[in-house]
Amino acid sequence: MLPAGPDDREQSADSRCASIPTRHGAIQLARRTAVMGILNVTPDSFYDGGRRPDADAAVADAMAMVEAGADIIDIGGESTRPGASPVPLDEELARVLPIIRSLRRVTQLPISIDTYKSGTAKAALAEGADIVNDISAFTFDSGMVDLVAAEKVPVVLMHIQGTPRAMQLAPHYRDVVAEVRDFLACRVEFAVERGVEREKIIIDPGIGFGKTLEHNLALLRGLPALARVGQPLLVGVSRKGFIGKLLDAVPDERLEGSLAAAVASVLAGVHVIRVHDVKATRKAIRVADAIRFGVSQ
Ligand code: PMM
Repeated sequence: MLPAGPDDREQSADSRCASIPTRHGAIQLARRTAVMGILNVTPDSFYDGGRRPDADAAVADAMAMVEAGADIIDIGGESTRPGASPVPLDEELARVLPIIRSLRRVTQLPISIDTYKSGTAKAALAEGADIVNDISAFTFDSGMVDLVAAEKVPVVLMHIQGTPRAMQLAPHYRDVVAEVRDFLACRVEFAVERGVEREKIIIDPGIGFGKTLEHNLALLRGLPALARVGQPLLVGVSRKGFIGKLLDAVPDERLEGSLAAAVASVLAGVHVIRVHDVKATRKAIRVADAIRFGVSQ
């Protein structure tokens, strides 16, 4: 028995937070934090945009993440950085489908598709993706909830205030933690009513999506309250603007800050962390997980 600690995961946990079933095996969450590696194939993502000239380069980067201990590879074909405009469906498909097809041939690791468009999600799932990562929590495309319910796949429901193009102009909340928690809890109930399996719903406060520096910090401090919604909890802090503001650093200089935020998130109760730097984060999280859960004998 581990000594009792200030651990909201233990208190809020039920079987829903012990693993996430996917078509390529279950992602284990009991006594360990899962790592989602970010693979953007966009010209303009804020950190890794334009870094992968072709499908071979993208697949090589993904396989390096697999080697480094990723549990999921998250593929995105449209940047959702502040000010970004939507990309047409056919352009998004042309970016992501060849990568998913090639990656599926060389790894059995769960693949998620980072899109809010049901057309992209549908085609990605047909190519072998396992999880839908919807930054709009089913609010941008009314076809998405029915697709996820019909395909019986896990989904990430993320909070965003506004749209990527305008979200950072004037974010406003009375109580950011309570509002984000209530929004996510409502979206979970909406999804379940429409036929999505509760055990396959992951929630995410959407760090940087319509939030000021203070809002982001309050949400990270408030992660235990979000974990009490009772669903697996994911956060993406990797190299984001709030770290740049705190350290006065460009995205290339934000690794240490990202690791600090990742460790703080683990100790506050997240189940999955979404990162650009899988190798470094995996090491940091191994230590954080040992502090949190002890070392299995
Ligand atoms: N952040 C970005 C993109 N997709 N998806 C989820 N679920 N959570 C996030 O925090 C998130 C996301 C930001 O862009 P990036 O892909 O360039 O990091």
